[in-house]
Amino acid sequence: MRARLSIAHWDQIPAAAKPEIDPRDLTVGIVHLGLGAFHRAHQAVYTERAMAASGESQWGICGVSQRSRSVVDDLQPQDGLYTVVERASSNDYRVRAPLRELIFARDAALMQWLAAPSTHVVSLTVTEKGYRHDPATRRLNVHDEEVQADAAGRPAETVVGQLVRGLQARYRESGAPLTVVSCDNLTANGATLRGLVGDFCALLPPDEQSGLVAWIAHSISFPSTVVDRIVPATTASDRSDVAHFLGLDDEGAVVAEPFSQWVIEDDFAATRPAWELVGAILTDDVAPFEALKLRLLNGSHSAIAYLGLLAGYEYVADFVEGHAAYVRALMVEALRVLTVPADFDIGAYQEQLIGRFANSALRHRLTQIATDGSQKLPLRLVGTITQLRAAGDEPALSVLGVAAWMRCVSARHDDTGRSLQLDDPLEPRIVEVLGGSAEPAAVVERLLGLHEVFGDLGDDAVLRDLFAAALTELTRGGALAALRNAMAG
Ligand code: CS2
Repeated sequence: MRARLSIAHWDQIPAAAKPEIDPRDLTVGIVHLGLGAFHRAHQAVYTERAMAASGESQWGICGVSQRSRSVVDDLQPQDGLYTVVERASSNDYRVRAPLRELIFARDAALMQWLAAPSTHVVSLTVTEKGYRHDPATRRLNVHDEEVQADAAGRPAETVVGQLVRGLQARYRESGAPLTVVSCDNLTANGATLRGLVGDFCALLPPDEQSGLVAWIAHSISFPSTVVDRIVPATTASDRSDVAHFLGLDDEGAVVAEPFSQWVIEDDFAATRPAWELVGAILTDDVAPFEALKLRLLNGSHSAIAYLGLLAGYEYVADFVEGHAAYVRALMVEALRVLTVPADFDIGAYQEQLIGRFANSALRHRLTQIATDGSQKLPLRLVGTITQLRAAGDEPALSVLGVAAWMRCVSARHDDTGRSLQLDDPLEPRIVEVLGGSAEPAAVVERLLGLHEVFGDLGDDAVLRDLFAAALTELTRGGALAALRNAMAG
């Protein structure tokens, strides 16, 4: 049996793959909610490298797993060490060590870490649905039973509830300022999270709100960020590659593309790691970067995922190999309503995206992107459609991408009849509004009625027709024919 990656086996780690820091030297300065693969391949790597570059050791991370204890159970026997595998034409392996503490969100220790004056940053990667908000209005779902139960005083189980309870403890104990850094793919993620925290506070009894709300307004900052790195879910075969490379088992290994970007609004209430030393961009306004990233990268990703699944593809790269022209044209359509920052080479950015999607070594599954569509589409494709319609334009290619989602959630099988099961927190609502309809115009009408996804778009008769035509085409001829027609027209 192979030994487990851990400090006890530090000497066995090949020199070129050793962490840049020794985890035993670190103290905790960051609490991170959402210990998934994305965090470990993105912010955690920046933080380790920033500590190595600055010589600081006070930015160790307390990693908090949200949905289950299993990531903690995987990483604990490894002293928090894990491997990041960068996959492209060759593979690069690097063990990372910025995780100093590992806890489950329901552990009482979470409140202590959030309140500790030595904690200066709380960051989050909890996915779109983790915010329990309405993506169209960006307000907290105050009718959500879990949110209500948290506000009523049980040990918090929702992310926003945990954050507010932690802030309450901090306010009581030291009042030390804090920066809360959302790293999820939401529009204006910082401002949105500040709003959700406010919505949650408004549910608390008046005596709990008093003082707290004003303190949050003055002492807590919520910078917005744009995060970018493609991180496919780790597979058993990835873990076996890592074991082969290290000669040690690693249950926490993550896989990523070589590319990585982090743009952070420079609005910190207290000190922070020197992330700018290792490539993070600190700026006054992340909005232009954010719109480009969400609409070009994530918008293309979602359209690729639904059209690709219908057509029977499994991986992003396979779809892009045959349909790069559609992806390019979709980006051009989205750009008709985007402002490109001065000096930004948008042509190069688009081609870089196509190249990243085409990285076949990554094996990025379409189903991973297709999950939680109701939470993702508003920011990725519906915003483009809304703005183009307001300009009197007909966004045929974005409509085709969203119509493919409609086809996936209504037919529940691909074009060859193979079953498609996509997780979505709105699933019960989707099933309810569809009411068993299969006829394209009816499916369109009913799904466009989901205000939390489409806002008022359902009132636009021209758009309803565009959607009905696209869904009819997908239903009758399948995704490949619809793509061919879209590109011929
Ligand atoms: C993807 C993103 O799963 C998805 O929905 O679109 O996770 C994407 O890979 C990242 O945002 C890239 O930065």
